[in-house]
Amino acid sequence: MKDQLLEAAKAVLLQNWTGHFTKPAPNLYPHQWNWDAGFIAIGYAHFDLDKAEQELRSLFKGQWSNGMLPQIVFGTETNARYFPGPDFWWTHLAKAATQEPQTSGISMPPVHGFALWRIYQIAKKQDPKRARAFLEEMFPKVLKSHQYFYEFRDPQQEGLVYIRHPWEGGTDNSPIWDSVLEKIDPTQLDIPPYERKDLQNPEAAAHRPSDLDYDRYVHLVDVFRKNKYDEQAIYEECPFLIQDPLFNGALVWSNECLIKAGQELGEPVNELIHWNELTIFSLNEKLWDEERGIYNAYDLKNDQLIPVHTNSGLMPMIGEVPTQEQAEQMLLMLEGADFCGSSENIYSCPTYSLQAEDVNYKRYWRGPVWINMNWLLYHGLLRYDMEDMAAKVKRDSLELIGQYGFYEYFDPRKDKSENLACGTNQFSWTAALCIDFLMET
Ligand code: 9WN
Repeated sequence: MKDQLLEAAKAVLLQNWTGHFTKPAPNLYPHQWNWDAGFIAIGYAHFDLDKAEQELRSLFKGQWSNGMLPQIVFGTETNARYFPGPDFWWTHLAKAATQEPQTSGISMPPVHGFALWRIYQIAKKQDPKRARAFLEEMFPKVLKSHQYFYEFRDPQQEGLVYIRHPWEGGTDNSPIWDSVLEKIDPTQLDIPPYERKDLQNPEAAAHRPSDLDYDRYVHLVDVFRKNKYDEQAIYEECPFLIQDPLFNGALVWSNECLIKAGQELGEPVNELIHWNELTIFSLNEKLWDEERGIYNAYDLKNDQLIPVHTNSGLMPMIGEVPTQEQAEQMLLMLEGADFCGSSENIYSCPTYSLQAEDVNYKRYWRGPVWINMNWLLYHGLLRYDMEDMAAKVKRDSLELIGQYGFYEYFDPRKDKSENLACGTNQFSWTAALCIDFLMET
């Protein structure tokens, strides 16, 4: 059974491999995505080091001269069906953008520091010299992407990085963004004309974000275009500036892994240590919700906390940001009615609190289980020796995949009469992280 699943997962990655990078899914996502590439490279490291390395090299070819690692590095497929394509972003107006390959004009959660370190650990067992050479090659690039965040996305120098678009958060239509996006009224705005392509995908159409969401996404891109990607001007004008606990939690784990990598390579790491201490401090000082036992996001534009509970609020565990005591409170939250972590009827871990009135079990980031979030949560729980819950998260992930296939996301309600698979099939990070779960010793 394990061997069959493993082989099937490898086949998904190889099928989505384009010769230079791996598509997140065969039809819906024809280009290279930022955090997908990090997860995918971890999966490859277990059976094809060459592809693991190529995956990250290809992604970093799109890195801007200011360090920003773009959300999408566009492939060369001429009739790729995806909106927004390369021409919509007007990145030729951005001083720092690479033009070859073309990219989008936003970034994504910084997973590459911990992906690189994990790949190094896996590769060392196969070929130590090669593993070190790749670590050496990638270390400065990943470091530069962190420098970008601390230089351009942390205006109050508090160590908390903001995102300026929901796609940057990776959790596109998360309910965390609602209160901020609701202030953008598309009927009062001149939204550039556009045509969605994602709804042409029959598998995924029903669960995708709404048209209203897309109008707002496009408006934000328009703000970037009009400001020629000048970060200071965008900061002043952009209505969407959010400090997200998943994003900043990933940053901490990646900082920490870069510190280890730097020490291994004999590179200076003082700046990384300083950034990391500040981010950990501010996550606890500003975003920790003592009453609920979870981290909130912060709306920087309107200067207020966003007390909406998704599993992003649990993610600072991956960087060991909470103390043991805080983590125990988080475990209670995870096991309780919000996420039903200890229930046999719910697959861990729904993305949105099951207590919320508007939870939607099948709609994208508003309820379903996503395997990358489970993989992160699993690693977070292990840092606190919460082995039982970690084992459940892993077991549930593998059961969902084994039963329904390598889908993009899953309805969390255990109900044998319903098909719990959602979104698109043959989804690369589901396969890659399944490999990592299975190969872990
Ligand atoms: C926009 C590729 C990406 C993931 C995101 C996921 C989805 C894109 C979309 O697909 O977002 O970036 O078109 O909806 O939300 O996390 O990286 O798999």
